[in-house]
Amino acid sequence: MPPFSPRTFRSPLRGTWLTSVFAVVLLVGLPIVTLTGLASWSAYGPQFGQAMPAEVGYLRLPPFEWPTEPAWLFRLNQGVHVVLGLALIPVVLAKLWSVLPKLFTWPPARSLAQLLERLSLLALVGGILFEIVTGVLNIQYDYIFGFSFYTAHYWGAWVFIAGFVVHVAIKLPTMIRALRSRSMRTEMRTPLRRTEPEPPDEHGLAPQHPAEPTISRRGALSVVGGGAALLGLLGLAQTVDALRPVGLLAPRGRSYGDGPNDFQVNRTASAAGIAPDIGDDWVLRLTGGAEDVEIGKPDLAAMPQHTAVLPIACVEGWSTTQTWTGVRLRDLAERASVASPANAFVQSVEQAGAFNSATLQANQVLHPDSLLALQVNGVDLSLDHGFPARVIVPALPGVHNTKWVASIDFRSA
Ligand SMILES: Nc1nc2c(c(=O)[nH]1)N[C@H]1C(S)=C(S)[C@@H](COP(=O)(O)O)O[C@H]1N2
Ligand SMILES: [Mo]
Repeated sequence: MPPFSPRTFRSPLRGTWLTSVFAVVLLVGLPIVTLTGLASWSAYGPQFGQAMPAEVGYLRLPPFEWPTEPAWLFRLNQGVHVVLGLALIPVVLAKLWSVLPKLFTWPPARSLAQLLERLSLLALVGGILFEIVTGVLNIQYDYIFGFSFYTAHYWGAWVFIAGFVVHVAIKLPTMIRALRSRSMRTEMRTPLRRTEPEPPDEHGLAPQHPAEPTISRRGALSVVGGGAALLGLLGLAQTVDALRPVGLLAPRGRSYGDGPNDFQVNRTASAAGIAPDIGDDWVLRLTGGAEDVEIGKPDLAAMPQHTAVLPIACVEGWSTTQTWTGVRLRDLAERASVASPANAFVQSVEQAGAFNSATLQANQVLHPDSLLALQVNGVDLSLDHGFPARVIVPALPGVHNTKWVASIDFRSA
């Protein structure tokens, strides 16, 4: 017994043309979201085992040194990933709505080929919905599940990719033919009273018994497009300073400190268990050379200071550019007598947690703008932004810009 009769789905808007309009948007957009997602994984330094998941077997991407230039590279990559990912949600939902009758085709498969196609759809639809849910929950810091978000999001991406590749290979000719079957310009000029159903087709998307339209195709496309634009704008507001006031999605509110330190805080000092008097007996420990070196605050402030305008770009899509002043990491490497380190391991005063240490590549240590910052925008760092000292490196994922630095180990190859 089929669960639904041909009379169940009667919207006169459904049809291969409408589905193909949503499809072509996703065909362009989703690969961009996917590639920026994979680039993000690479940016985290998988060669040091610090990308999540760390062990991905055959799905390991070819290792390369993440560049330090342009400084906004990770900000752009992550902004595109999150903003475009958000904006495409209404398009994905609209496309699923447009093919809903297919979900209930009865019997589910008439041939082996059809069975395989339907399995690929399971990967495609299951994959994209899983990526949307885990992605949105993550940028809202809503860790409701008992597994690592990053691990799940990475594996889910590959399930989606597999389904996507098969689906595009099968459907591309149909999509192109369907897009040619009607003119977008004409549709965008057709009001409700002249809206006609798409003719029935061999794909079974257009209804056999169409109901009267309650919205024009123009109206439906505008609702979906408007939803996409709204979500995109809310996402953009987390990363474009001029739009910040409309960043209603930004989960940590919109004001974070006083004066020059008033910009987004990822985790506050109190949440990280940092004592307010951390500065009193703080020393920086440099290791990796023949002898360990300890530098107190006055000593550090007496070293040559350098100022750089650099973004912090969080994996969650928010970012902000600030003016940082401090000691160059390469000067600290020299001070530790490791002038050309293979990499550097930075450890925070923060005891536990996933964000309390990071390994930096050689190019990241040696870049002239890579700093152990003591100041931001001309004043000492606030406790929440990493006082007495934090790492800031061009194009580095936000999470590796370790706050409340305790020690740096400059490692030779
Ligand atoms: N020790 C420590 N460093 C840290 C974090 C942290 O929780 N603990 N958060 C990281 C993350 S995820 C980001 S995006 C940046 C944010 O820096 P901010 O809070 O100064 O804006 O700091 C990074 N450095
Ligand atoms: Mo972050």
